[in-house]
Amino acid sequence: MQEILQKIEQLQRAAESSIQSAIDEKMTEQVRIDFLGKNSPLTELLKTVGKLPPSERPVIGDAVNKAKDYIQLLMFKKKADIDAKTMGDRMARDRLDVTLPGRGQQLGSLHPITQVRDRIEALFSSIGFDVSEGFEIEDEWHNFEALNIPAHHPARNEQDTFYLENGKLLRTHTSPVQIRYMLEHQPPMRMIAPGRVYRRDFDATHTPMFHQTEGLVIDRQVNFGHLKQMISQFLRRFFEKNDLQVRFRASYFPFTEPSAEADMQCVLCDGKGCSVCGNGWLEILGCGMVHPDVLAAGGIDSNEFTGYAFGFGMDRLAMLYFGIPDLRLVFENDIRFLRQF
Ligand code: 2NL
Repeated sequence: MQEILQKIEQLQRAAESSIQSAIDEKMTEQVRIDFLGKNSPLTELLKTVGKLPPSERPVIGDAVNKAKDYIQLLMFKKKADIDAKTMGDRMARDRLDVTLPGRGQQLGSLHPITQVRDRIEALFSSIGFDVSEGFEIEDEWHNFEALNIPAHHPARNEQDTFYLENGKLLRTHTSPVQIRYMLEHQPPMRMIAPGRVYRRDFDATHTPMFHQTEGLVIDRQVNFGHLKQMISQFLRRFFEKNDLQVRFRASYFPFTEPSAEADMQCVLCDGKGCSVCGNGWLEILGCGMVHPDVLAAGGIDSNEFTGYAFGFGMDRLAMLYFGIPDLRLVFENDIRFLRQF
């Protein structure tokens, strides 16, 4: 009997050290199988209790059960330890440091074209010009006929114009806005028409949609000198250069007579000559005195009133103002490009 009791104590100590060295759930489960399972020595011992002399049965049975309870208790404690450690590890790993500074907000900004358009509108508004938007979908009369561009004129070619169903088209310039404005207002008038225009053209320097601003001034005795002064002062104020040189060359447009193109001193090289301007001058704008037939289409008596008009591309103006080297950058909406403005 003494031998059996010693064996029980031995098993209990072995279990004790196994539990002590267990470091995770898997190892404690193995200890349970080894020391408390169906085939464990203690369970086997219990099965043989019946064969012992009756006087020894309660003593041995009692000792086995006590050993089992003790091992069970150690395992329970061990499991609690392991659970606490697992949770502690997880909390250390996933810790949220609420004292860290925030990631900050990325502020957006207006597109360079929008900024240029806002500047143009502010400049002309400050000297009494109205701003009119009109429609991007137009008809042939407002886009061509009223502007003295007859049928079969090369400008009406399908190659240049996006034609839509039932005779509609995408405006190829903002002039139709001015025709509508003339029909809806009485002179004297001064207005600009900024907006998107469309042409079937796509290469390194042309995009099928681009931005234009046209201007129109109609009053009694308006002359070409007024036009030259208005254009020169506008360019000087837009580019913030009071001595900016501007020159006018005779040109041709169907809707103005006489017509001219304005060149300005290159703002990138101060007129010295560079890869953008070549000889120091930049072609920037077309203009002229409104053709009497166009005034008539706008319902204005050309015996009483004269006027001048001008038109320029805002994309090119934005490129020069911000020093953007390639027109395609303006339209790609690459966030790395746009963040610079
Ligand atoms: C250019 C030339 C121009 C106009 C646009 C205009 C409008 C009316 C009557 C007369 Cl309603 N003219 N607009 C006049 C001259 C030139 O634009 O090269 N634009 C990019």
